[in-house]
Amino acid sequence: ENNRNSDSRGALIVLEGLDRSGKSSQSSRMMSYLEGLGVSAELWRFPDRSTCVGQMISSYLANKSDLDDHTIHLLFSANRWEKRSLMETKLRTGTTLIVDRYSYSGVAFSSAKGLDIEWCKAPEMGLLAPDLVVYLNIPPEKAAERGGYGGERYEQLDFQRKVAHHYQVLRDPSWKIIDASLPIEDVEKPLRDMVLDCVKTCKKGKTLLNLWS
Ligand code: DGP
Ligand code: NA
Ligand code: NA
Repeated sequence: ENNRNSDSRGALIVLEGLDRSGKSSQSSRMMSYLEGLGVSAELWRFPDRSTCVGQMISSYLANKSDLDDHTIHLLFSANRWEKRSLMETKLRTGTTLIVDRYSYSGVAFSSAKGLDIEWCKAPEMGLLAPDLVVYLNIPPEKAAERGGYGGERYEQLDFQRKVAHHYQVLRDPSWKIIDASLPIEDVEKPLRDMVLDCVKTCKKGKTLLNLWS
């Protein structure tokens, strides 16, 4: 128990998907599950609205401020960069992080506006690469039906359709895809297996890499 932190690291696990795909519910259910198993884990989310940069993002999303598309893209990225070193410390000291959205949201949402995909990826370079990316796959129409959107800037069906397309462009063969239109328990079950498997692999000393790798 004493050497637990020196010989094992936590896993960096990212949930991605459209708005209302169920990421937030699944990540909090995952936390209770991991706590029950005694796995050291924290739930993180991006954007992290608690920081100064996060407050600018929050105001933009609430349509209380307008920013150039490139500018807001860089702020979202900066919001991930300001958490990078804490993220690395947590992982290296054995804490698994369940992260609700990450750089893939950054690229999918901004490229859906028409920004060049390589330009969008560039500022994410050097952030930590997730050990597992799970995409909660839901048709945009179905997501829109779920209790309605909250009224933030991107929560519109036509835009979410574009985002879905850009996630497909971005996606690589390592991503795990779960049908998120299924009932909550049917999404949760495969997700649990994927997460536990990943936690196990990282514990054995899987190398921590940077994006985009
Ligand atoms: P959420 O707090 O998960 O509901 O995210 C807020 C909104 O911001 C949501 O519509 C997704 C979008 N979003 C999240 N991360 C990024 C990002 O890095 N860049 C852009 N352009 N949008 C993002
Ligand atoms: Na949202
Ligand atoms: Na969410």
